[in-house]
Amino acid sequence: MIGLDVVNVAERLYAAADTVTAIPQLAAEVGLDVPTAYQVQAALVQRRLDSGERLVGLKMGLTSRAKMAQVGVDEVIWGRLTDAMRVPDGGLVDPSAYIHPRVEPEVAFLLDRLPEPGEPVGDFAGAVRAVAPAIELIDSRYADFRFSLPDVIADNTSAAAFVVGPWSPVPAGLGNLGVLLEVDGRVVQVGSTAAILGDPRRALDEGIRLAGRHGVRLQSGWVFLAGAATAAVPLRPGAHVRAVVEKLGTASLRARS
Ligand code: OOG
Ligand code: MG
Repeated sequence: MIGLDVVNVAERLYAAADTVTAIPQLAAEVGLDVPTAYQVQAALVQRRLDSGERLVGLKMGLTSRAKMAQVGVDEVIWGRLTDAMRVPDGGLVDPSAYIHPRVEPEVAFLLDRLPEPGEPVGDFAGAVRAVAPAIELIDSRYADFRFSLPDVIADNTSAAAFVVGPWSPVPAGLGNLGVLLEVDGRVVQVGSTAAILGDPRRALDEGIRLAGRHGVRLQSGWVFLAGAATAAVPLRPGAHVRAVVEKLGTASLRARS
């Protein structure tokens, strides 16, 4: 894409998050295609790394129908996670630090030995050290949480914060575990890990493949979020949020009042 200033577009997204101010969608305005949107994402995350953050993992987005339908984009996407996004399990988040935060229940993997990009994960037990229930807090930097495919990719797939529950060894079946999202003790979303590309293990294959296309290699010790099993719900001040995944347990966070 000739003439597009990737760093300048990334700076607009960085400033939107930094000042907690939504911006209009920009893909149509600046003529952003998918490969260029990933370049913007890389520049946006680099801006965070330049200010001292560390890359700690990768996240998948729109790996379930429920999520695709909610945002009207039907392609699997991926984004980057930094240490500053991590909230301890049971920790407090400040909703006023985000534009329009939403929470969604996820499954997290702790990566171990990864195959080369392009190779499928033949030996899942060797590639993944542990698995955990997780909550992702997403916060689109675009007005009204509305975006096109290149918009959301450029915006680091709405990544804002995440909580990982207790790690456990990978259980025998991961492909159809019940998933609940609770707010203040009330179940607000119900799903299954089967909603995540049929089996969340497939999300790892996709992550390796898609990130590999952009020269990003997953690393041992990284956290990998496989994508939400249900639609996301708005995070209200004072809310207590729990994601419960059958066999894996619970991850939780509280929103400051
Ligand atoms: C895009 C990010 C999607 C997921 O788990 O599907 C995502 C969005 O919904 O804003 O993180
Ligand atoms: Mg997510």
